[in-house]
Amino acid sequence: MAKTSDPKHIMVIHGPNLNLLGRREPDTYGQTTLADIDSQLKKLGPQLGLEVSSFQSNHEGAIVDTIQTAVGNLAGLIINPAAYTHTSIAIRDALIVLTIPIIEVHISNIHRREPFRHHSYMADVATGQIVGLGVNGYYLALRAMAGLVGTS
Ligand code: CA2
Repeated sequence: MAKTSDPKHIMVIHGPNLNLLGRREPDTYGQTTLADIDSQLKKLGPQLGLEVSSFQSNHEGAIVDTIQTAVGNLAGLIINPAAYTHTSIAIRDALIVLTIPIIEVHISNIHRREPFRHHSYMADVATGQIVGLGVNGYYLALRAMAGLVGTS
């Protein structure tokens, strides 16, 4: 088992406004900051045989560009597309090209919120979805990813 010597690379992409996590709307999104989440994921990765990189952008095209870098470079992708979940055919089209596992994460339960949040353009393109479990959803996604890419 080559957990630390040959880690597989996982990218975590956070969509628009998630840079505000922990600083606004704590009732909906909790008190943990994005920096806290990213540093926890970076720490957890090696325990699962994974190397984790994170990227946040408020810009749709920048997210598309980052997804395109996955081809040939990544073992798996975890993405919270935030509001683009419900609007972005461009991000969906970028994801469709990938042949690696994709896990869609939402901190809140989008199905318990306004009707416009119930539809995800990513849901049927992703390998799986984790919603409504707070920021813990990211850590669960990384653990699930280790199973999907065969490091645990
Ligand atoms: O529950 C999620 O993770 C969402 O992807 C979060 C998005 C929302 O548009 C989706 O419907 C569900 C919003 C992210 C905005 O994050 C903020 C965090 C703190 C303060 C303000 C916004």
